[in-house]
This record gives sequence, C-alpha cells and structure tokens, in this order.
Amino acid sequence: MPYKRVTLTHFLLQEQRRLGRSGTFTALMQDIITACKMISHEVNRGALAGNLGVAGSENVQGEEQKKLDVLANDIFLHMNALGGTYAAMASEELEDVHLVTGGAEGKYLLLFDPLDGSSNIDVNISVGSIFSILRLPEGASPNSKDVFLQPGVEQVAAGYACYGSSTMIVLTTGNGVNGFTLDRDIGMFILTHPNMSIPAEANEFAINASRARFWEPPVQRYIDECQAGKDGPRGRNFNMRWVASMVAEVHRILCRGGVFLYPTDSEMKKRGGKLRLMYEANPMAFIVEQAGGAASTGRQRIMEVQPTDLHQRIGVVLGSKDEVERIVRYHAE
Ligand code: P6P
Repeated sequence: MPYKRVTLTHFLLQEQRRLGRSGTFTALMQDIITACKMISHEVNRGALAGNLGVAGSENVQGEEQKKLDVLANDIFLHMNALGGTYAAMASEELEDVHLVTGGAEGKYLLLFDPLDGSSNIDVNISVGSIFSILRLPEGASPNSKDVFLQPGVEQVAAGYACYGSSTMIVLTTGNGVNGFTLDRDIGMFILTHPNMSIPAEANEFAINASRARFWEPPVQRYIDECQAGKDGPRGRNFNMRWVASMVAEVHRILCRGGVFLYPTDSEMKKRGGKLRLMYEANPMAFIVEQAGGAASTGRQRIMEVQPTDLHQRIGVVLGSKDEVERIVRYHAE
C-alpha cells in the first residue's frame, strides 16, 4: 500500500518525538534533503544539461574540479544557509570555513563533500554527497576552523546521498542507520531500508590494487590471504570490488557486507592518506559503526582521531567488524 510509506521527513519527526529532540534537528535535515534532490536532478541530467566535463578550476586539494563539483558545492552552500540552523559550513571544495550570514542563531556546523567520486561523473558511474553535522560549542565563534576540529564521536548526525541507479539518502543520528529512496513522482525520500546492518563476516574486499607496491606489510598480508582463497589461511574465497566512489563502496558494504581499504601507504604517508577525515572518513565511520561495523585507520578508531586540520587526510579501513578487527590485529602484530 503506497500510503503506508514513511517519508524521510516523517521519519525524522518520529525520531524527534521518540528521542525528545528539539525541532531544530528535523530542520537541520530539511535543507540537506532539498540540496540532495537538486544535485540528483543535475547529476541525472548529465550531458543533456551540459553538466559533464571540467570546470577549468582546481579545489583546495589541488584537484581539477568537474562542473558538477562546483554546482553541487554551490547548491549545498546556498540551500543549507537558508534555514538558519547552521552557524557555519566546511566543504571539500573550499579552503576556508563558510560563515552563514545571519546564522548567528545557528547552533550546528555542517561539513560536506558535495560530490564524492566525481571522477566517475563523465563515465556515468555512481557518485554521492557526504555530510557530517557537529554542534557549535557553547559560546564558540563559528568563523574559525578550530571550532570544526572535533573528533568523530562528537557528530550529531551523518549521512550520504548516493546518486546511482536510484537516488538514496542513508542517515544516522546515533540510533542506527536507515536508508531512503527518492520517489521522483512525489519528490520525497521514502523509507526503504530500515535498520541497515552490516554482516560481521565478509567475502568482498575493496582496495585500489594499483597501489600494491606501496602497501604496508599488514595490508599486504590481509590482501594476500584474501587472494589465496579457500586453499589459503582464510579457508574461503573472496571477491574484489573497486568503484573509486567511496559512497558507492560504503553503500554496497551496508547492503551486503565487505571491507573497504584506502590505507595510508609508503608513497602517501607524508600526506596522511588519500581520504579526508572531517567530511569523508568521520561521517562514513559513524554510519558504519551504527550499522554494527567498524572503522579504523588500521591503528586507531577513526572517530577517536583528534583532528588538527580541516582538510587533513587519513588512512581508512572500514566495513564488516570481523574483517576490520583482523586488519587492526595485523597492524598491531
Ligand atoms: P582512487 C573519490 O575521489 C575518492 O575520494 C573516494 O570517493 C574514492 O574511494 C577514492 O577517492 C578513489 O581513489 O585512487 O581509486 O582514484
């Protein structure tokens, strides 16, 4: 019965009542939801709207920006400034903090990667938006990067939108993980994946195998054992996936288990890693842990890392608990 469906907005209101939360929290998500709908529309129009290709600029990471990177960033900044619930925002695409003018009453901070995996845009592979919400500490001024430098355990909520064969939002507010699919006919996200849970055991690993020559020994050992299959120490066969879109990898793991590794390695050690802590690793770690998985740098729980810079990079090993714990054990040996 279509009319028994629960929309994301209704779900948030139910959560708000169940948890005795203030209305601000529900308002927080409304602007993000609208931004994700708009980005979904632009991503899905692709070449028809002239949205493919490069913007002719670089972001703070020194990466070439796609037109949709810039558009998605503008949409997130504009739509999330309207509600007055955020005091400031931080984006993968911006060097500095973006103060919300008139956001004086805003009690929250929004961090986001507006379009993750954008190298896949021009070849029509799934991409996504990742977001993380922190509280503005009491009496703190929102116009300094320092106010954002809170460990992942301080996150109020985190989620992602996956612009794939369907558009989904997956969200945690610290009480489990729920997935919602965009019904374009009514323009609403509908609860389709309640209480998402990652199987502890995995048979799929995701890693960029072209970097094997740089891997540290514990990573090399783990991958070798997976590749040895049922005749090797793991006694079973594994499969490999690599989409080069973290949102797509994490979504697959939430749906059917697995482990994702983008570890720091000998070549990128000085940079700290590939993925960004504040708006990629931390929100995804929150989601994965809330779904019963684990998320580590290989040596430390990601959400306990004390950030030192807004755009700092970090090694990431996340997914099925048993696999992550094994990899952490190999690092400790
Ligand atoms: P590589 C996308 O640029 C991203 O940040 C993640 O979404 C993805 O997992 C990774 O980088 C892909 O990296 O080295 O395979 O291009």
